[in-house]
Amino acid sequence: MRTDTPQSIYLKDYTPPAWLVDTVDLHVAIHDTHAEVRATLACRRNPAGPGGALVLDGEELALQELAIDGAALAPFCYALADDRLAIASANGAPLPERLTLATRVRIAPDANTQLSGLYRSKDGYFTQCEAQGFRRITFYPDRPDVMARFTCTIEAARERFPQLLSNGNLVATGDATDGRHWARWEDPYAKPCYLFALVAAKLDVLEDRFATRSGRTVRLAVYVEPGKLDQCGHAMAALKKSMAWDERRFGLEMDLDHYMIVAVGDFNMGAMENKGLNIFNTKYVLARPDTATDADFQGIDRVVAHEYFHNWTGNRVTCRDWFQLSLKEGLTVFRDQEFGADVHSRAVTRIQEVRALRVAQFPEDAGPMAHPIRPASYAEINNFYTATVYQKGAEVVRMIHTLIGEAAFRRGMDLYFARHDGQAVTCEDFVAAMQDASGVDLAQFRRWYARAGTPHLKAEGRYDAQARRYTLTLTQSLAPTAYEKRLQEAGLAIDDGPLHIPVALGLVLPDGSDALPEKTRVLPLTQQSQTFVFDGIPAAPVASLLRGFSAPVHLDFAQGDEELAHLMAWDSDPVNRWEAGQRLATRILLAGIAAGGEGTDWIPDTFVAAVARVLDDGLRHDAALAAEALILPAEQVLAEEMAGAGKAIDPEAIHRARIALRRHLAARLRDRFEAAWAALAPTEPYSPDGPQVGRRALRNLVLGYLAESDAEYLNASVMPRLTAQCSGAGNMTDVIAALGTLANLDAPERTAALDAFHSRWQGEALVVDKWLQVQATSRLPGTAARVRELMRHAAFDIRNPNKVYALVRAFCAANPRHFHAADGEGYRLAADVITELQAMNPQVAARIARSFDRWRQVDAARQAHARAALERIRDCAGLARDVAEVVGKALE
Ligand code: 0A1
Ligand code: ZN
Repeated sequence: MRTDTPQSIYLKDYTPPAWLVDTVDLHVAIHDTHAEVRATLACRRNPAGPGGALVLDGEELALQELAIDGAALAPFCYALADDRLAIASANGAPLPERLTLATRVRIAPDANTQLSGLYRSKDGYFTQCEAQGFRRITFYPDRPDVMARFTCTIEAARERFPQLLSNGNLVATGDATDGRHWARWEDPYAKPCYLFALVAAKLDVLEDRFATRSGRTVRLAVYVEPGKLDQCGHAMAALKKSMAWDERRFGLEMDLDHYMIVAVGDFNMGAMENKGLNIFNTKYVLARPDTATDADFQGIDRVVAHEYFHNWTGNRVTCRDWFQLSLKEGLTVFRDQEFGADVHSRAVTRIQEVRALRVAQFPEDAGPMAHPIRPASYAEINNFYTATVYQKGAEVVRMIHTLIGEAAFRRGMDLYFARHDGQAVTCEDFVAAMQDASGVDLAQFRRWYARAGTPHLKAEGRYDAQARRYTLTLTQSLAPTAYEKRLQEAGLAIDDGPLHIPVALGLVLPDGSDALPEKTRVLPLTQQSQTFVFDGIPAAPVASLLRGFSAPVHLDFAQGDEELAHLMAWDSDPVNRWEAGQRLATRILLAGIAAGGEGTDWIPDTFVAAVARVLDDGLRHDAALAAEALILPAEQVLAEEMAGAGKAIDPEAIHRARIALRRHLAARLRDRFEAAWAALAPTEPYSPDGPQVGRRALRNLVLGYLAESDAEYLNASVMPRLTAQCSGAGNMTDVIAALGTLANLDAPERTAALDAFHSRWQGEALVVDKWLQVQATSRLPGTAARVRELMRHAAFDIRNPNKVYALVRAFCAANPRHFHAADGEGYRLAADVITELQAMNPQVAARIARSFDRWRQVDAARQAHARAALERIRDCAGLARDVAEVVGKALE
């Protein structure tokens, strides 16, 4: 069988750099037809390095000049091949221990459709250097363990590019000839080149200040496309909140006098933490109540915080190599999660994280791209900015936090910075700091960094009334994934011993109280199977396991419907109250799926009653929590349940069963939903913060259920509310909730609402993305054809990642039933996009290709369609490495 997976590189082959760079002086001149980059590098041989030539990376660079210590280098001294410049001697003499290397190259930012390196977006120029984009700007040893101090002079036409920005401090500006000007920036901190950034553009700026706790003033600036200043207030507020939070919680202060955020409409990812000059996807900066939803506002909070927190976890202490990516990403996600928990609701934040993990990371861990948070090998690093490295990485950091406690965790962070500030380090260094600061042995825990796959945790509990004793036996297992098999084939050892799993446990008594005095006890499971005994338990408890989702595992625990209902009602941990509801709903839905999604006799009345209780409770206490509880398990999560049980995923039956349950609840609880809708009517002007976010979420959720009513009620009573909310709500949260619901209905109101929305918002790119997305995720038949039609619409641009994500990725990843259509049309659509896009933007194409991850879990007829699509991509001439890795592994 052909696989064609590209060459892997291995962690075990890491060697320190042969040469170090102390300083970099860059001069970037932007011209109409090209940019010219002059670089002067002060290099020195690394005493701890392996010796050898001075090797620099360089991609798509037209070399104009090359000199060492001022003398132009004769061609016999260097070799330029395979994106590498290897310098063996200085005009016949051996290379000196220290040398100054000067290069001059030309690059073509206007032709850079990959959006990696220096590229054009609209009328401006921007950079993206993580992971390996700097080599597309100049020749350089492009690896994170080479840290240098940068100065950068940018020169461009003054009129078209009034703002010239780079990292650090602005140290000089001036005029050049022909209406050009220049600005010189100096970054006082040594950094790896992936943190370099520059911007040359015409932008509006919102300025502010932040007084640090040590009394320094930091100038803050948010730069946006002209005319959008009224959309950056929230991002600025989020930045100030993040700065204050990091001082309070971690004692970490901003270390620069100037901190800038620049928003750009063409960007492959969410945002980038370049030192002092973060570059953001507009999606995570621009927001106004009428253009952005509550979720968008919260997304901005989190991403602004994330990039800001990287200043310490990522920039001051960086990664030795890209295998260590989770060192900065897992830790920084953990930090932004904690920020989210502190500034919003801790319980709701956690529930949303757990849901996201199950929808995206668990399937990844079960598929062909499974990898540990620190992979031992990869072909293309851009494919490893994954849910595993980020989200599971954060779960691993959270488990350390759970095992050692907040105080020791904080000491561990302090120790980590004391030891490693200014260094490029490994995940072991982080764990060692946590171990040394806490005194807790984390040697076994390190297996979490090396194992792929989601462990299974089997629990068995027994209560002995006479002895007043509860006994709990926990057994862990983790089957090898595609990743481990590949390692084995490469002759690499796998450490498959048991993991160190923190199992947070509560014992809930019949009266709803906690039996354990400390309510929750963290059981450190270290053996394959272990029994824990609890004495003095007055009555048979219902065990609440993995409170707060204390470990990213699948739980296998036979609890009956009444026990789950008891936890739903009484568990003192809100995350596990939610979890109990999800487990109950999953069980019911699996029965419904087994019935082909037909009928309703698989829906017990007890579940309807439990939903009613949750709703009542939400009206009295916490609407946001109730809204989370009323979201049924996602189709992707149900699919994983089927796959985990060894069955072929049936996307149709899953979809039908889920809708049937929603319709049943709508019919049975109509009066209650109506009462809730009325009770939750807004009483105050819109704000994206506070309790009104939860009330809006619950009200819109209720409206969604009401829209599942029979045609008569729908048309008479619900449709008018949906159309009124689409056209009349002053905030995007309510508008998009109604539009998303309407987009699932085959009614003339649907078209009218979509058309009106488009004509109102066609000038606002991010809102147009929402318009594309609600259509791509529609349940209606013909959605794939509509997606194809929208790809030809003026609103779509395959070169803009946000558009591709809103339309194509939403269809492939968030509309499983249409993506996995039995006739193969979803797969063909994806393959068409991937083959076209891979030559332009391999990173984005590879992300879309990940939609095929679970193709082997569907039935044979669908598999045949998926295989044909994958093989068509694989056979594409000149296939980009990014896509080749994903498709090659899928076909292995
Ligand atoms: N480090 C950024 C994410 C990021 C990664 C890669 C990029 O280009 C390939 C861009 C951004 C973060 O974690 O926010
Ligand atoms: Zn990050």
